[in-house]
Amino acid sequence: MARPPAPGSVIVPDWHESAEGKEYLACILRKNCRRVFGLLERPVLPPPVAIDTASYKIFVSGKSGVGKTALVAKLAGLEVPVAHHETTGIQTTVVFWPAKLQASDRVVMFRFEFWDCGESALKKFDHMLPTCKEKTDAFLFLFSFTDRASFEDLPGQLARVAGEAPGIVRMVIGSKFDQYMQTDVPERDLTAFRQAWKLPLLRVKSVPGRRLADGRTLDGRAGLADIAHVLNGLAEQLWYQDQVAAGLLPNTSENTPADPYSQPSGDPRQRAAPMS
Ligand SMILES: Nc1nc2c(ncn2[C@@H]2O[C@H](COP(=O)(O)OP(=O)(O)O)[C@@H](O)[C@H]2O)c(=O)[nH]1
Ligand SMILES: [Mg+2]
Repeated sequence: MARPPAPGSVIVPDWHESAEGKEYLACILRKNCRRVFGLLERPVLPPPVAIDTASYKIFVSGKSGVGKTALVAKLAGLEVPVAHHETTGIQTTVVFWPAKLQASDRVVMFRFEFWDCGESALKKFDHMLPTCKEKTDAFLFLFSFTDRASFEDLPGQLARVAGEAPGIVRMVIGSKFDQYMQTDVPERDLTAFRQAWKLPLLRVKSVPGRRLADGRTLDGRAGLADIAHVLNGLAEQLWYQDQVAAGLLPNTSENTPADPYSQPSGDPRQRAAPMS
């Protein structure tokens, strides 16, 4: 079983705030707004700074209303839905994120394709779950800090969705962290969950971000700062998993923290592809 890396040991955590990082981020922004990328689109960097792209499919799983669609919108720099509308069918969203590797000082363009499927569609159509799981590289399991049942459902979800999927990154995300004062999930329960499952666990606030001077348009850079920890966390787990699978790293991380997360390994795959 490969153990996931200590946070910050694979990806330089605050690199996006450095002068160099900001330059790279410019390619996913346009006039301070986040650029929206279609399935076949990608950011273009001038040849001297051309970098490799690593692409991953990520299935976002969780009970209806926990905030899956809001999280994906926040990660993509889009308006978060204020009211809850059950997502109809599967919605895929592409997010690019440049990040710097600690080991080589190399910048890699991560391409995340998020698959978000409404719960009723999953229940109604038998082919939905297998389609979402097919060739997925990571599962994001969401629970909401304001919905105890969604937290208690995690072990069931982990078994149902990722039970027969060894070698795939699993991350848990607690949403609605901005409503922590009204939380139904106290810190001691999170600690117990972490110890039992040994999975990475992040907290998010998928709330509307800062606006530009016009008062309407979302400020792309401010939005990126809000969600950088999630994108870096994903990049870190996925990159590490690939390195282990390709036999480039031992199965047990030497820099794993005292409370290591556990990750099974899978087929070796090298995904970095040259980017023009
Ligand atoms: N305050 C707050 N509201 C959120 C957050 N995430 C989602 N919501 C709200 O919760 C409701 C359900 O979110 P949605 O993303 O549609 O849930 P889904 O069914 O899991 O896709 C919507 O009204 C969202 O605006 C969050 O982090 N904070
Ligand atoms: Mg939804």
